[in-house]
This record gives sequence, structure tokens and C-alpha cells, in this order.
Amino acid sequence: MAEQEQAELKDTNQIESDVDQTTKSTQKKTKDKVTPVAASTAATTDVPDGSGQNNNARSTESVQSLLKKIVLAEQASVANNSRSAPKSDEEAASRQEWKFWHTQPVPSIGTRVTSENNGPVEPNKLLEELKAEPYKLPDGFIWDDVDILEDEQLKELYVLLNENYVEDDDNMFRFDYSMPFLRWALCAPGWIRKWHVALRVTKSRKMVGFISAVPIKMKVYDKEVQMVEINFLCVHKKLRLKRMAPVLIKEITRRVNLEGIFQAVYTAGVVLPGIVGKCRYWHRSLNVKKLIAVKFSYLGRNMTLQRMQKLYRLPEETHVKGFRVMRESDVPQAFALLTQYLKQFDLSPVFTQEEFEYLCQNRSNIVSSFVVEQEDGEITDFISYYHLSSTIMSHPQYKTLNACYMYYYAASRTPLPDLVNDCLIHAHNNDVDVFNALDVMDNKEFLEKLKFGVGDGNLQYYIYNWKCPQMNPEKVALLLQ
Ligand code: MYA
Repeated sequence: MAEQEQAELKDTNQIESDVDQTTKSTQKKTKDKVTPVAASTAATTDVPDGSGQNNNARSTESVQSLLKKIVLAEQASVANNSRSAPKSDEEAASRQEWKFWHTQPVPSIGTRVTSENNGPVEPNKLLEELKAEPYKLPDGFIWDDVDILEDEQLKELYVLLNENYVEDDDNMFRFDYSMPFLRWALCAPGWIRKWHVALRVTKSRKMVGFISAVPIKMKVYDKEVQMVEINFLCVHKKLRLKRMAPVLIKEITRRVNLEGIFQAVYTAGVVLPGIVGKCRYWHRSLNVKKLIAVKFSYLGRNMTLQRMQKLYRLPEETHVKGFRVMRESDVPQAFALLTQYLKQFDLSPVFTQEEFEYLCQNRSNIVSSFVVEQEDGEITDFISYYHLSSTIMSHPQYKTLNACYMYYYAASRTPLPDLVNDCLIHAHNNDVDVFNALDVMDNKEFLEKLKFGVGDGNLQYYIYNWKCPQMNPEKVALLLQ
């Protein structure tokens, strides 16, 4: 084994029994892919509650404009709140040692990449240059390819992630990917079983680590490149900080390289070398009472629960004429709209119709998608969101936070805020507590207008073995689950 590998694996012995014995972690902090749901929306301005006499004198318009100011003030207060400071500091990251990442084909932090650069860091390798055997693991651990189509194995992955995956900075919420959601995300067209890599304890066969890849064709600036997307990197809490993550990453790289692919796209809440885009999550409260109860949101000075509920209240009926759930027969038109829309971005997937249908068709509790149908039957707009709950880690009453995330859309006729507003109404009617969106694509057109509050973490986009200038969030059009 090479020296580097030996170093990566040191300290990994003696942990097998720990992992077998303990299910509840004592680890204080994990670094997040993205704060699952945490946003402190603390309103600091007084607001009319709709019940008092002093409101009667105000016109609807002035109340509207006051509400808008309150939302903006609220958002500013969230942005300035030290609790909401970005948790990953790029300057600090530039001083970090990067024992593993410095060995990888990614530009170092602080490298200035000019616009002439848009290509691989290192050339593709020949098959005979690739390592044919899996990376060696410390005694007591084995590799396994998870069969996601087998319920038992899917359940094991579900449990690993449910107990050990991404948490917010304050360890209050942890992503709770459902089994059908995981099967959907991991079995996207072109998936292969050996890219669902698990780390198991040899004796007990307990799953204690995971990483996955699924194929995706990406457009980066003016180039189209076949890549994989890497997701669900997870190491059991009892195995943390023992250099297991680099071994998982190297093993998935080896397996992907063996299929002739040398680039990967991934996102993380942590700052790592090779950032191509730095985005931010925003949150739109739907179930104010619950969000406050579970400390997702806070009532600011001079704000009451009733006022806050009024601020975020939504009608029951959707507004846009012709807005309806997407059907199978809409797929070709919706696909054409999305394909056209995605062309303008610097980082976007290049979907086939089959991939679009797989990812964006309606699936209960996984994806909700809608179209606008004109009177003549033409489909002019498409919009979708995905459902991803978080476990509320310590609340006596509420155990699950129902969240959804803005996914792909393409609006050719209807103003984007109107489409999103109908999604909010739909989500609210379906018991979603909070609607999340990144500041990617044209999302800035609706975030403030529809009362989203800025979140407290960044989501960085990365491309493995690729060098290109960093892009602004509004040039990013890739949404990973
Ligand atoms: S992002 C989601 C990541 N998962 C979680 O946050 C879940 C909770 N956390 C954990 O399970 C662990 O803390 C993880 C780290 C597994 C994250 N991406 O083993 P260690 C570096 C990449 O001692 P642990 C997602 O799924 C760290 O800087 N690297 O640490 C996309 C250090 O390297 P260096 C990360 O805490 C994943 C080294 O690992 C991340 O026990 C994309 C320490 O290892 C991170 N999120 O485990 C992966 N966090 O010494 C890259 C820490 O250099 C894919 N580290 O500072 C690359 C492309 C591969 C395919 C290429 C094909 C061509």
C-alpha cells in the first residue's frame, strides 16, 4: 500500500467494536452539506395583525407595502444575525492543510482561474494505468456493493443515513431521506450497482459508510462533459475523523474511472478546494406555529405568533389559469421547455427526455411537478419541487419537519413568482412546513417577493478534475438531491 494510503487509514483499527456497540453518537458537530432546514426568521418590526382598529385606515396597498418592508427588514436581521453567519469560511479554508484534497486533481483554494481555462486538471488515464483492485481497508472492514433494489439493503442504507447523515450546525435537524426517495435518487437512468459503495464491519456486516455515483451529462460553460454526480457520502458517527472519507472517495473515483469517466460534480456545505459556485439556501415558512415550536424560526421583538401567521398566510386555491399537475402526456413539451431554458446557464445538466421524465415526473412524496396549459392545449410553463423531510432531534411533540425544495422549472409565459406562489399554495395544502430554494437560476426573481428568508449556510458546487472560473449563483442550474 502506498504511504499516502497508509496514512489515510491510520487509527482506523480498534473501532469495529465501538461501532457495533453504539448507535447513539456523542459527536458534537458534523460539517454539513447544507444546513438541512435551519433558518432563523426573526422579525424585529411591528406589524399590523389585521384585528386592530388602526388597520382600518390603511389601504390594502399600503398594508401590502408595509408587509413587504417587514419581510425585507426581517431578512436583513437574519442576514446580520451572528447565529446566521456562514459556517464555512473560505479564508480559514485557505490556511488549512488539506492532507487529502492536496493529492487530488482540484485547483487549490485561492488559485485564480481565468476565463481561458475550462477543462480537465489532468488528462484521462488509460485502462492499464488504473488500479484494478479495490483500495485496502483496515482490518475488520469490507467493501460491499449495495443492492438498492433489495428492500433489506435499502433499509440498511436508510438507517445509516437517518442516524448519521447531514445535520444543521446546531445539531437540531438531520436529513431523513425516505427509502423510496433514496431508490429514486440512486437508480437514475444509467445507474450501476458498483457505484453504490458501502463500507461494512466484517463480522457483523453492519453498514458504517457509504458513497454513491450516478451518471450525468453536464454543460460547463461551452463544454458538454459526461460526468457522475457524487452524493450521500456518509461515515458512521463512531468512525468520524479517522480518514475513512478519503478512502471512500478514492474507491468511488477508481470505480468511476474504470467506466471511462474522469469528472464528477458534487455539492457540500463545507468549503473544500475547487469551488465552482457558491450558493445560499432561502426558506419560506408555511407552518409558522410548528417552525417556531421546533426553533426553526424565532419570533422577533414586537412580533406575535398571530402576526407572523398572518404574514405568511396563503390562499387555498392556486391562482395561475391552467396551472395543474404534470401528466405523462405533458413530458415532451415540458422537456423541450426545460432544455431550452437550461441553455443559458454556465453549469447545467444536459438531460435526455428519458432522464427528464425519470427525475421530474410526479412521484408521491418525492417529486411534485406542474405545468401551465393554455386554452389551446399548449404547455407553456413547467415547475417542480422535491420532498425531503428532516428529523427533529429533540422535540417532545414534533419528530419530523416536512420540507420541500425548489427543483427544475422553465417558465415561458407565466411570471416565475406566480408559478412559485402556486407551488407554495400546493405545498402548504399538502402539509409541508417549509419551502426551500437556493439562489440559483432565476430564483432571485421570487425569493424576497414571496417572503423567503435567507438561510444560514452556503452550498458549494464542485467539479472533480476540472478547472474553470467560479460562477455566480444565478449562472448555476444544477439541483442535486
Ligand atoms: S456532501 C455530504 C457529506 N456528508 C455529510 O456531511 C454527512 C455527515 N458527515 C459525515 O458523514 C462525515 O463527516 C464525512 C467526512 C463523511 C463528510 N466532501 O474521514 P475523515 C474531507 C468531501 O477523517 P470525517 C456529499 O455527499 C476533509 O476535508 N470531503 O472525516 C458529496 C478531510 O480532507 P483533508 C470532505 O468527518 C461528497 C477528510 O475528508 C467532506 O470522518 C463529495 C477527512 O476525512 C465532504 N463533505 O468524514 C465527495 N467532509 O485532509 C467528493 C470532509 O484534505 C467526491 N471532507 O482536509 C469527489 C469526486 C469523486 C469521484 C470522481 C470521479 C471521477
